[in-house]
Amino acid sequence: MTGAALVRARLYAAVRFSAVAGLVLALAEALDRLKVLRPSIDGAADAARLAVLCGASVLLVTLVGTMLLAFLVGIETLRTAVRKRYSRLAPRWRGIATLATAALAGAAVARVQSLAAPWVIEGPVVRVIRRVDNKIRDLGLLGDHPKIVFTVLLILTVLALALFAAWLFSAPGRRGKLASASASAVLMLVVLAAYAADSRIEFTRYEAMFHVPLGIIYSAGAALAVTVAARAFGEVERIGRCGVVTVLTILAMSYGLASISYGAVAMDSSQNAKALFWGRSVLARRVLLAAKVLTDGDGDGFSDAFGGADADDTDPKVNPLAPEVPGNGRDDNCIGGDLAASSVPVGSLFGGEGPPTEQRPASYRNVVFIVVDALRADRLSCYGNTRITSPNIDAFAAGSLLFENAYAQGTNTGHSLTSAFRSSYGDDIFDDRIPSLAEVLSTRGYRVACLNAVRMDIWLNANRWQRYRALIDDVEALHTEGERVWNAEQLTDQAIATLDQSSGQPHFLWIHYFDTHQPRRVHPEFDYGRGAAAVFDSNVSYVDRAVGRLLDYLRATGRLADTAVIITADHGEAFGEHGATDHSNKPYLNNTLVPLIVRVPGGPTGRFVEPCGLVDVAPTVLAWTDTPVPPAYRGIDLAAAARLGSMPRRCIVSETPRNLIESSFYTWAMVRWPYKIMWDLRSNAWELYDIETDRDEVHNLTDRRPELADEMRQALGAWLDRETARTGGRGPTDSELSD
Ligand SMILES: [Ca+2]
Ligand SMILES: [Ca+2]
Ligand SMILES: [Ca+2]
Ligand SMILES: [Zn+2]
Repeated sequence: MTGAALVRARLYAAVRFSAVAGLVLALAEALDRLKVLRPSIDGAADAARLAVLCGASVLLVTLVGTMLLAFLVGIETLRTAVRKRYSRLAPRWRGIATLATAALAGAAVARVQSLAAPWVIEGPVVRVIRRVDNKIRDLGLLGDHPKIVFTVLLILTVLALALFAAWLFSAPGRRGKLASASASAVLMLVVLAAYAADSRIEFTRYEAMFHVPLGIIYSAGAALAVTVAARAFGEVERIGRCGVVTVLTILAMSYGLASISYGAVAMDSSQNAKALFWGRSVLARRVLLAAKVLTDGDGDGFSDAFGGADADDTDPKVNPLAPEVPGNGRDDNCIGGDLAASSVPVGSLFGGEGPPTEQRPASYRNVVFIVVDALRADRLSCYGNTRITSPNIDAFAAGSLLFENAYAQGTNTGHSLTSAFRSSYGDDIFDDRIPSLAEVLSTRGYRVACLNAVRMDIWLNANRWQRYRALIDDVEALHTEGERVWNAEQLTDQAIATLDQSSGQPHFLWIHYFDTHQPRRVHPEFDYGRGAAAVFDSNVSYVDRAVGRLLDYLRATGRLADTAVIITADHGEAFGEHGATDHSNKPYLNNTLVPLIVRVPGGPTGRFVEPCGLVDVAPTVLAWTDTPVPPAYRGIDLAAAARLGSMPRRCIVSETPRNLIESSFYTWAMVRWPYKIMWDLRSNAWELYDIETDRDEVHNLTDRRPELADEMRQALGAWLDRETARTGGRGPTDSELSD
């Protein structure tokens, strides 16, 4: 074979090997996901749906693999052509030809480099490398001349690829076949390791800077691995035409097309499979996401194909992030239908008497507000941890109010505490017309101070936290110099010293522990093992001992007689459930369920199962301090409710914080005991759980209990309709908040 026929044969092989690689990767993903998600997969039909959807990976791998292999074919064709011309030249012309080629190549590199400069050399790649550089001190990866470093790297890469292409497209001898077999095995292992990283590390965030590039790299790697494997059997262009490869290619294409067709028309046939696919599949999800972007007819970021939420894909004002406009006959926010004009709340949230302005020496009714960052409720023994992690908090809780189902309104510190301090949901938490708890208490003559384990100048100080930092505007910061982070013992020493000096002025002291937040270490005196939960528990016990000392101090000094004590957390923490670690994740219970223990001197005690939220903290504190509650506050006085013996049955809502880094979701959750519904408006997938019996949220009931699901959907829709109609969706979007 020569010339054009050879190039055609190679390109033909490239497409087929890439498709085979896609088949291998898609099957691997399907098997892996079916295994990982087994507890949540409801029957064989859902398993089959998920397996079909995973086939979307084939299309990406075929595309990316073909592009890489075609590039290699191009280089090899160029190399042989140049070589042929060279061999025909008289020896004295060869030197001149070499110089001319080098000059041409140099010009080409310079051109590529100048084109690439804005978006590669001065763009994200250099930023990422510099960030790594800063983390690993003085690595000097780029030196002072990033352009030169890049030029050298580019030339070396092209030379290496040319050598590799020459090897790949040469006729292999016996040793060449052996080398190909082992090289392809190594390549495949690297591909699988990259898939493992993609599917298991930071799964719910860093889409653009981590997952998408990684997915493209190992898609190309898989196509390469298959091509190198083919060389173990003979010349790649010959193997590319053999019957087995033809059959595999047809299978691969059918799998990919079945996935796309199913996704396009039948995505909503099972909400369980849909939620698992969008939430947990790896490459396949990103392929269908691209398909969604391509089918977004009005450019509002949402499609109606592939089960998307856009209720009218010809009108960009209709999308799930739009505010509901009452009585205009259309479902602007794509949930809950049109809001009837008559159901718009009458009057303003901000009317009424507003925050109290009188300064009066309040009675000595103090508050100690203890927040343990990231302390998910079920790691405390009084919240069901079978390991006795928290004897001190348990004992204190026995003489207090303990709320078994208290939810943070957002899954990170900023969102959760801003919501707690303004007793608000959604966009309202950013509304400075709503006075914060700190502002109200300061006006009242209180000393409102924060002893944060993290030094206040660095706490929540990155760009993306700025809107949330308003929460500490009216708070006196007490940790402003010295160590960056105090451990629980140091923080407790400081708390006791602060309380010792505070007399003559009523105080609200917010004490913020940080040991349960990452990075965590094992405390030898509480060594429960090395698993994520065990290490977490070690820190729970470490904080518990310190909190116990603080409580002993309050008791011994008689301060408990005039001090209300609240022990809570800003959010929980995930240990790999739902594919996530850390927090700032979807509002699953592991991230939203927080301890809430309230002791008001002379007040009621007992355990309550009815749902409540951190929105209730501020009204409870204000009631204790005998301060009028601003009319915009959404929570209730928990002590008063407990005194009545029964808590009101309410819907409690939690949501995705607005400043996550490249998160793959935007989810609302509503608890109406004992059920919880979750709507991710990016994927338009629904999850319904009975959280009384299913604490791990693995059995999605949306398909099994359609009537209940409808009812809950209506409830969440009505809530979102009223909220967005009232606020006009004026809250900052995530892009405004991200840095
Ligand atoms: Ca649209
Ligand atoms: Ca609506
Ligand atoms: Ca409407
Ligand atoms: Zn936090």
